Amino acid sequence: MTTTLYWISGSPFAWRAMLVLEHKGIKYESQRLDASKEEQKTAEFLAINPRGKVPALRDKDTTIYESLAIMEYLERIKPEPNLFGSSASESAAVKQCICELDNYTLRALMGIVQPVLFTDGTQALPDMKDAIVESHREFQFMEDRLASSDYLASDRLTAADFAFVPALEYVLRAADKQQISEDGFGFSPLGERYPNIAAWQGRMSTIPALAKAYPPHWRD
Ligand SMILES: N[C@@H](CCC(=O)N[C@@H](CS)C(=O)NCC(=O)O)C(=O)O
Repeated sequence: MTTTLYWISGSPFAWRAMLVLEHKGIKYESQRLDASKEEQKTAEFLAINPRGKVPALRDKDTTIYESLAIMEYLERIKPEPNLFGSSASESAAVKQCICELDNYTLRALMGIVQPVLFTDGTQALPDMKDAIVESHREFQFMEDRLASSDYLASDRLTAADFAFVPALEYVLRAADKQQISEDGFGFSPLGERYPNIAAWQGRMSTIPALAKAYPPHWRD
C-alpha cells in the first residue's frame, strides 16, 4: 500500500478527501489520528503537515495537505470517475463552488456548529444570530443552484458535491440538538425550507462512498 490518508473522525476536510478516495476506488491505508490526544501535533505528524491539521496524504514520495490539493491530486493519479470537470468551464465551476464553500459557507456554518457541538452549549442563542442568518443565505445559494441542476457545480456529480456533504451533515447534527433550538435553527427538517437540497441529499445518500466515509464516532 503506497497511499496513506491521515484523518480525524468528523473533520469535514478529511471527510471530503476520504469521499474522493472511496469514490475513485483508490486503495489507501487509513491513519486515524486522535484529536483528544493531540496526535495531529506530534513531531511525527508535523513532519507531514507542519500546520498540524488533517487531512494529509502520503503517496509514495509525495506528501500533501489541504483538502482541495489532495482531492485534485487524487483526480490526477486516478482520473476516472472524473470529479473535477472535463472542460475548462466545468473545471472552473467545480473549483468556484469549492472556494465558495470554504470561504463563505463553512465559515458561516461554523458560527452555529462550533458553539452547539464543541462547547458546553451554554452560549446564548442571540450570539449566534448573525451566523444563522448568514448560513441561511449560503443555503439559499445552494437551493437556487439545485433548482436548475441535480448537482452543485454541474449536471453530474463532482468534487464540489463531496465538499458540501460534511458541511450539511454538521449543520443538521447541530440543528438536531433540540435543547438549544426548538426549530432546528430553521434547517431541520431540511426539506421544509430547502426541498432542492433535501432532494440532492437523497441522491447523494445512494453513493456508496458516503456510507464508507461516514465518521466512525458518529455511528455510535
Ligand atoms: N484548509 C484546510 C483545513 C484543515 C483543518 O482545519 N483541519 C482541522 C479539522 S477540520 C484540523 O485538523 N484541526 C486540528 C487542529 O487544528 O489542531 C483543508 O482544507 O484541509
